[in-house]
Amino acid sequence: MYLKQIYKNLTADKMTGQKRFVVLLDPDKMRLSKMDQVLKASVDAGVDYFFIGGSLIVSDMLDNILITIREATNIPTILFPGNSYQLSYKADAILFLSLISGRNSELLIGNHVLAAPYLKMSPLEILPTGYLLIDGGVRTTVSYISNTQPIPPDKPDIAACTAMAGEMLGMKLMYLDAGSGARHPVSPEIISAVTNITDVPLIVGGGIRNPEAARQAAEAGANIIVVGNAIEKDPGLISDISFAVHTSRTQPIS
Ligand code: 1GP
Repeated sequence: MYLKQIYKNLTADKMTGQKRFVVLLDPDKMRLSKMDQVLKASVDAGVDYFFIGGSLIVSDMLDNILITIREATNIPTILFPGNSYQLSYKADAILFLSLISGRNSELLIGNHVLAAPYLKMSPLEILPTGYLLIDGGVRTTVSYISNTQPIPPDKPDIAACTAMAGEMLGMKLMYLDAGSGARHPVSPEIISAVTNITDVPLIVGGGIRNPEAARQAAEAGANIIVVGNAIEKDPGLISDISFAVHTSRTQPIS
């Protein structure tokens, strides 16, 4: 009942092997002066979705950014909230994230209880998402704020079992995140371990800085590739990363 067109499209894309490219906009980091450039480049490059969020939104820019995107593009906007204050009816959908790699009950279910009545009344499409933090070589804001340990990068079995449990609990998407600004993106071994054992569409992000890294993640089995930091620094990367993602197909890992 809460899953609508966006989820239908994501599952259809997984079936056909079509990879999707997401630009993550963090309202705290994105200067409005740069927004025009990012939005224009995203339209020109065929970006599929915007994720809007960050671990710590300290500005009141959330609604403004959503309005600006809606005026300039038809690209769907999906909230990627770092906490239950980062909600807005002006987006198209929300990743309803449960941090299943951690053992912080507030981020597993507590915040969701508080947000549920607001979401029930909202027009947002709700995308129940198992969120797994993978160690990317630096202590990230999300790891500090969530007070959880990321999954070690050399433990694909832990990631696979965690994602399996999330899928069995009914989560409709999995998100493997090395955290914004990670030194190392999520490895192909972890991506392929998760994608081989689960059927739901797989989102991968954190520390992807160039087309090669995006292609590597997509070929390992990610269905949706998210890039934030690198694009905030250089919006010129959008077209090359978009091309790399859209021309990738999952390759078997030898
Ligand atoms: C972080 O997956 C996103 O949650 C994107 O990370 O900013 O490092 O691209 P980057």
